[in-house]
Amino acid sequence: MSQVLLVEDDPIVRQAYSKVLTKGGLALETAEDGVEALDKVRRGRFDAVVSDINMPRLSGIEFLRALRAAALDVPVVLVTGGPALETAVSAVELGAFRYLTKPVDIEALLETVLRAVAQGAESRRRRLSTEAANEPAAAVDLDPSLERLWTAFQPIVSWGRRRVIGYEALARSEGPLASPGALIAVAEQSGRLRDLGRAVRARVAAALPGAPDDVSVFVNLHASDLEDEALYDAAAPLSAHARRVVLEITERAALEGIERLGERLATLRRLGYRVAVDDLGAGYAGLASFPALEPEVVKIDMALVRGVDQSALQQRVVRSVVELGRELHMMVVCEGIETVAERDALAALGCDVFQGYLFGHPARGFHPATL
Ligand code: G
Ligand code: MN
Repeated sequence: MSQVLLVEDDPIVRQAYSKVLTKGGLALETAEDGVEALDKVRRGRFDAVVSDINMPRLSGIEFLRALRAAALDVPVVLVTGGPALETAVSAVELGAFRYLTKPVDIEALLETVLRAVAQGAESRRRRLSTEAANEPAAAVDLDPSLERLWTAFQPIVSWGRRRVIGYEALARSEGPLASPGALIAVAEQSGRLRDLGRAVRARVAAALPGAPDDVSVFVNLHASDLEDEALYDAAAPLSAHARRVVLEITERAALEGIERLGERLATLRRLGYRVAVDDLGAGYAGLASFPALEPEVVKIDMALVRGVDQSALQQRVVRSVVELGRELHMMVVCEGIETVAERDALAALGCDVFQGYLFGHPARGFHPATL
C-alpha cells in the first residue's frame, strides 16, 4: 500500500483530507506542522507528501526547502488558502509536484495525490538496481473500483434535427476511485490499463441493447487499448455492437508508439467500428493524427468551444475544422457546450452535432436530452 504523509495544522481540514485519501486506498500518516513532517520524512518511507503552506513553526515552503536540501526527493503536493504569487514561484522552484488552492476539490486532491504517488514510485524504481526495477510498484488496489464500475452516458445531439444521435460512454465507479482520472492513474501505475479498458468496453456492451436503435455509442480508448488484442477479437463483447460504436482516440494517445497502426485500424473497421479524433484543439497536435487515423468523426474540444461566441479567433478555427470536415467527409462534433450563446455561435458556423451540459450531463442510462 502506498504511504502518504499529510501535513496540516487545522484538525478539521486534516480529518476531511484524511478521509478522502484513506478511502482512495492510501495508507496515511499525519503531521501537524513542518518540523514534525520533516522528522517523519527523514525516518519513514513515503511515496508522496501533501502539505499545507501556512503552518506554525515551519511553513510548507520552508519544509519543502529543507526536504530538497536533505536530498529527499519525495513528490510534494502543496495546498494553500492564500494563493500568493511568491509562494507559487517558490513552490515551482523547489519542484513541488502540484500546487492546489483551497477550497480543494476533493476528487482533484485524490487524483493529484495518486499521480504524485505514481511518480514517487517511478523515481524510486529508477534509483534502484535493475534487478529490483522489475518489481511492480506498490500500488493502490484497482480491483474494488473495477468491480463497481459503471458507465454514464451523455447525449450527443443533432441541433438541426432536434434529436439525440448518440451517447458518449464515460467510466465511473462506485468504488474508492470514482472518477475516470483516478481510475486511469491507478491503472497506469499498476500496469492494468488493459483490464480497465476491457472492463469499460464490457460494461458498454452490456448496456448497449438498452439504447434506442438509431443512436451510436461513443467509447473512449486509451493508447494501450489499441495494443490490446482483445479489442480486435470478433468474440469480444463490444464487437457484436461495433456497427453502432464510434471509438474515440485522443490526440494524447501517443499514436506514434503503436506498431502496425494502419493494420489495427483496418481490422477495427472490418469489425464495423468507426473512429473519432477526440479533444481536437486541446493543445496537442490534433490535425497531425488525421492522415494516420482517417477518422469518420472529429470532436472539437471544449477549450475551443468555451466562449466561442466571444472570440473571433476561436470562430475562425472552428470554421476551418467544419470546412475540413466537409472535404474529408467527417462528422464534426462540438463538445462541452454550456451556454445558448456558444450553441448559437457554433450553429452559425455550420456545426450541427453538439454535446455538453446544455443538452445533458453524463448520467445513468440512455436519458433524453434537453432540446
Ligand atoms: O476527453 P473527453 O472529451 O472524453 O472528456 C469528456 C469529459 O468532459 C467528461 O468527463 C464529461 O463529464 C465532461 N463534459 C461533458 N460535457 C461538458 C460540459 O458541457 N462542460 C464541462 N465543463 N465538461 C463537460
Ligand atoms: Mn471523449
